[in-house]
Order: sequence, then C-alpha cells, then structure tokens
Amino acid sequence: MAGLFLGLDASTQSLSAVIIDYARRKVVYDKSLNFDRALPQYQTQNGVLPNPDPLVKHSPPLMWADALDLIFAEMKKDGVALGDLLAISGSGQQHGSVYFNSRAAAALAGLNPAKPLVENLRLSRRSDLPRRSRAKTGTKAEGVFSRKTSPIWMDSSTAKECAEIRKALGGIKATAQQTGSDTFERFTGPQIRKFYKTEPEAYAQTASIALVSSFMASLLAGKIAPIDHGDGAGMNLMDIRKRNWLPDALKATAPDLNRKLPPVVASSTLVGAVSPYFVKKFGVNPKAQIQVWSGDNPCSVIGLGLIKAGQVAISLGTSDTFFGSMKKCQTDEHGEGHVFGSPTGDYMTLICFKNGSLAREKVRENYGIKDWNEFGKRVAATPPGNHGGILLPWFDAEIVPRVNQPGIHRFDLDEKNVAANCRAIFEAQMMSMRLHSQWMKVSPEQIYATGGASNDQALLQVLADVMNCRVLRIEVSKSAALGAALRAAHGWLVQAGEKPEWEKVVAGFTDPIPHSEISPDKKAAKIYDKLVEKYAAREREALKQIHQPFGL
Ligand code: XUL
Repeated sequence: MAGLFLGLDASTQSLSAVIIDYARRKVVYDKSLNFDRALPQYQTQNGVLPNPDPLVKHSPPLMWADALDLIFAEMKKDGVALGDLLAISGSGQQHGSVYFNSRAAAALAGLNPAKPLVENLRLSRRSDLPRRSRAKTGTKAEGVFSRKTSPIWMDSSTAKECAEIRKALGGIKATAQQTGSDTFERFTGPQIRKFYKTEPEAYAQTASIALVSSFMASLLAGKIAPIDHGDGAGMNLMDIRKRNWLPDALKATAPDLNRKLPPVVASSTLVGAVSPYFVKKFGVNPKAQIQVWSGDNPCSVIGLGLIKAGQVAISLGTSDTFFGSMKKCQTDEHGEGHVFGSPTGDYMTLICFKNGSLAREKVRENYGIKDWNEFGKRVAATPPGNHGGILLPWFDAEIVPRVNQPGIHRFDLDEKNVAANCRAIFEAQMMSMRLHSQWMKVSPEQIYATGGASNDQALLQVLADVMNCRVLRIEVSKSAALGAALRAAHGWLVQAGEKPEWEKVVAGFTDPIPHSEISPDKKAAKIYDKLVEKYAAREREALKQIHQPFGL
C-alpha cells in the first residue's frame, strides 16, 4: 500500500507530527512545536496559563488551533508530500475540555483558507459570522467558544464537584465500576460541573463540549467530531462496559448534558474527509480521511506496541504514567487507577502521577545542576536505597496518592546533600509507582520505558531495581504521535475492507532498542523491597497530616 499516514499529538507543552510510510515500515517525518516558544503571544508557561490559584490550570484553545496551522505550514515548508496523505489521526492530552457555542458548527464547516484558523474561530468581524447567526448575536459575538480557556489535566480545583458526583453514583467503588475510575479533579465531568455551577449562563450557551482530542479532530474535519472510547473514559461520564454515555453520571454532572456531548464512538471510526481549508492552504490530499482522535495514553498503548494483555509500559513525561493493556475490564476498587478503552477494542489500565518531569526539573534547578547528564551522574554516585533517605515528591498537588496541598517531605534525608536528593526524587517516583500499581495485579516479565527521562541509564537502573523487573527502552521518542499515525493506518485499512491485525500493524515500528535491556541488580532489588515499606508508612503518615477536605 503506497501512501502516508499522519499522527499529531497535542500534548501539554507541544504539538508534534509524525508521518509514517506504512508500506516501507518507516517514520519519514518527525517534528515538534513547543507552545511557549513558537506562540509566545499566548503567554503560557509549559503550555499552561499562569493563574493565582495553584489548583487552577487552564490553556487557551486558540493556541492549539494556531499550532495546528503552524505545524501544517512547517510540513509544507519542509517539502512533505501532503498530497500523498491517506489518513490523519491524533492524540490529545487527556481530560482537557473545549466549550463551543451554537456558532461553532457553521464556522467549522466554512473555514476560510485565506485567513488563519484562529481568525476563523474568533469570528472577529460581523462579516465573519455565519449568515444565520448574525441577527441573533449582533457584533458582541465572541467567536465559537462559550468559554475562552480550557481546563486541562493538571487542574485540581474540583474536589467539591468530585465528591458530589461520587456521592450521586454511590461512592468510590461504584463510581469506578461504572465509569472506569473514581471521580478525579482533572476528569472532564467534575470540570463541567464546576463550569455549570460557577458560570451558569456560559454553560447554557454551550452547544457542544469537546475534549482536546475531539477539538483538534473537529478543526481538521471541519465539523464537530465524536469522542472515542479511549478518551471518553477519562470523563467520569461514560459507561466503561457498554461504552455509551452513562445517564446517571450525566444527570449528576450538569443539566442538558446529553444534548451538549457528541456521540462516543469506537477508536477506529472515521470522522470524514479533511476540511477543504487544509487542502487549499497546504495541499493536503482532498481524499485524506480524518480518523477520530484519542487520548495520549490510549495512543501510546499502540505507539509502544502494547497489544497483548499484561504488557506494561512506563512513560516518563510531563506526567509519569504506568499503563498496560487488559482484556477484561477490572476496575480499581480503591479508586486510584483508571480503566480506559484501548484503541484495539480491549481495555487499558493507567495510573497517572502528576509530579513527573516537572518535579525532576525542579530538583535539578534547585540544586543548580546544568543538565540531565549531570543529574544522572549524581544519581549514579549514590547507593541504591539512599541510606534509607526518603522524599515525598509533592511539588505540585498530586493525583496518586491524592494530595491537594503541595509540599515536599524529607525523612532521614539531608536537604543539602545534592546527590542524595537527585536519587531521592526518582526513587520516590518509582516506589510510588510500585505501591500504587498493585491493584492491576500484573507481574510483567518486562517493562517498556519511554518518555524524556527514559534516555538516562542511571534512572532506568533505579526503575529496574525498584520494580525488580527487566526494563527495555523503546526507540520511539513520540509514542503518542506514532500511535496516532498507526491508528490512522489501521482505520484506513478497515475502511478499505481489510481486517488488519494489530500485531501486524505495529510490527517494525515499535521494536525495543537493540541491547537496551537493563536487568535488575538482585542486591539493590532487596534493598528496595524494604525501603518500599518505609516509603508506604511515611506516605500514610504524611497523608494523615495533610488536611484533606471532602472526604478524600
Ligand atoms: C492521564 C493524564 C495525563 C495526561 C497528560 O490520565 O491525566 O497523562 O493525559 O497528557
């Protein structure tokens, strides 16, 4: 099959594009655009708008649209054969939501290639308004959004709404059983409820709610796109087994919600042909199909080749995530972990730790360490187990375990000891993963590692020792974008009447780096078996002391 497939990844800090030549089993293009640097006019820091409330984390949806224009312009400039694209899909940071008003559908259908996407969405002049809505909206129209900013996955300001929805659904276990997860502050349902409670008029003007993933797909297809089972499961609104919107959850969240949500569909669904905007402006193949987008974690499951049940990966990115594929839906009754739909049609499990790379970066900066190479050297210079020193790394409010009051707690660890603190942050992150992933009941033979920090040997050795398991590095640096490109290829083949097997689709793209295997050191593994118990005890004590309202 000749032809190219594009996977885009709209993550917290950047928009990436990966293009594969499927027949040649090759990644032929790979580029990223950092929001802060490429689009400074939006004034984000690490892709997020500054806010005086540390629990509130929003981003501007217009910035994501602007980035889409920029990355297509970049691909055109780089001479990519956009006319050969057969299908496009994408991956979005999960949970973040975009609020469209009643003008959005017409504006998307009529995107004008003579103007940038953002101008099309701002509808800044009266003449930009679709004819039908001119009379109703007058000149006060504020574009296609009923809410200017989008709450994203880092937001933890909805503890109250979580408690309300959880109560209505029958408690932690019942909520997890029905929706795949207990209610979480960043999940879209609690975020929608907060919006409805605090801005009822704007909520009433909302015609359609999108996730970051379905927002980007809507721009590409020129129509409101559906939400897929992978990303839909991150909302506390979907019945995880029936894979439909869950009426009780919708009712517990906000009025009229069933009318404001697009359909929820299988991840292999095609949204339609690419909008003429991208054809005329950038020369994209007019027949290129837009496949429904999914969340970054479901896409990474494919981009890392986690097709068989029980395969596990750790992604060390902005957030650190521990995830794997699962055949039969089994939820976490303690409510810390999540079950999402996998793009394969099976399920995937996930635990998300918010204090990932940004926490590591804070330690590096606080101790004036110039780069990650130097950081790794410090880690390697200290012994496994850090002489019993422990750090609880809650630089920011944490998701697992739930911590609403950020703070760093040290035990038997001298704050001035640079090397010990470098080791302590990573040991803490890995021990926390080991502790909080026990509900998955998987004893993997090997763990795949990906994400920025997986390039560091010293850190990977800590990972192998704490987990007492072989670790393999995956060559893919952008697993979510690659997963999206592979999903595009799979969806296109399905549409062409073939029955592609996932193992065959990912073959050759997701192989581990040769000789990248790291085995656990038996002595170190024993040290961690003990230290994990101490870590668990200190974590329990610290959590007891932190005042956690709303019965968390
Ligand atoms: C997963 C989660 C994060 C975001 C990051 O539940 O919140 O991994 O998807 O992009």
